[in-house]
Amino acid sequence: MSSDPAVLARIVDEAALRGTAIPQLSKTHDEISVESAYAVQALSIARRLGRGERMVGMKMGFTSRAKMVQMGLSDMIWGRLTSGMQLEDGGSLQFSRYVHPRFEPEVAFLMKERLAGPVSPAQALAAVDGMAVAMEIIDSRYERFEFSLADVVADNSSSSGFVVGPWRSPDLDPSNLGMLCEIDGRPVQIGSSAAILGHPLRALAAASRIAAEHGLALEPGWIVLAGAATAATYIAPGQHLRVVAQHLGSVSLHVVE
Ligand code: OOG
Ligand code: MG
Repeated sequence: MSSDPAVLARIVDEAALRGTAIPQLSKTHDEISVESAYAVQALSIARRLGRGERMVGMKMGFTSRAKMVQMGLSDMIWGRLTSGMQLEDGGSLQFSRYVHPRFEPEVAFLMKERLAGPVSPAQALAAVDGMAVAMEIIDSRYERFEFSLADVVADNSSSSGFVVGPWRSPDLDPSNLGMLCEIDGRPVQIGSSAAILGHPLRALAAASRIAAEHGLALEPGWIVLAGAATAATYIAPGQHLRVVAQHLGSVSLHVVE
């Protein structure tokens, strides 16, 4: 089938809205480039903005080896965060609204100043107001959570929800913080923020460069998720999810039906 970006954007957006799985676009439509997939992503997010959501930030993906290995892809990707994806720390996640959600441990940055284009990690840090432990809920809209690079990019890099913990001062060194994911108090993933490109600020610098390449900037007040430090874990109704990061604290969610 032809790959009109607006048609593909409607397909992924409606799948996300309904929480229903779709076949991979790469299997049902003419192949598209990764660049075109970003155009599909932009159009699908425009549909969300049209429904009253706001852009609140950007997420980086495949910035750790653990994630690349888990998903079988090795290129860094990114996605857009909207107000409709943000969940409350300690709040609940309604499982039935998702296809097959997983959670993963992230470091979040809060932007103080506008940042765009190539910058060093130190320059990126200078534009930051705070950092926090975060949990990302990823939910590929594709059957069996399987996709090509263009598929996942078109699907907003699987982003479907995120929760940010308490903001901490940016003078805390985030380079090698112990990170832990728990389900009902039991550890399911253990890692370090060093897994994120060797230093999470490198992911923020990459976000700045990539944003500019796509005609965007990291805006004051935006949240940037640096990418998961460990592989992601499937979740189920009834579970209590928690992500803990050394010095940053913890963030939690309760999964309801
Ligand atoms: C793609 C999203 C990757 C991360 O933190 O690496 C990502 C996926 O795994 O479905 O969010
Ligand atoms: Mg992630």
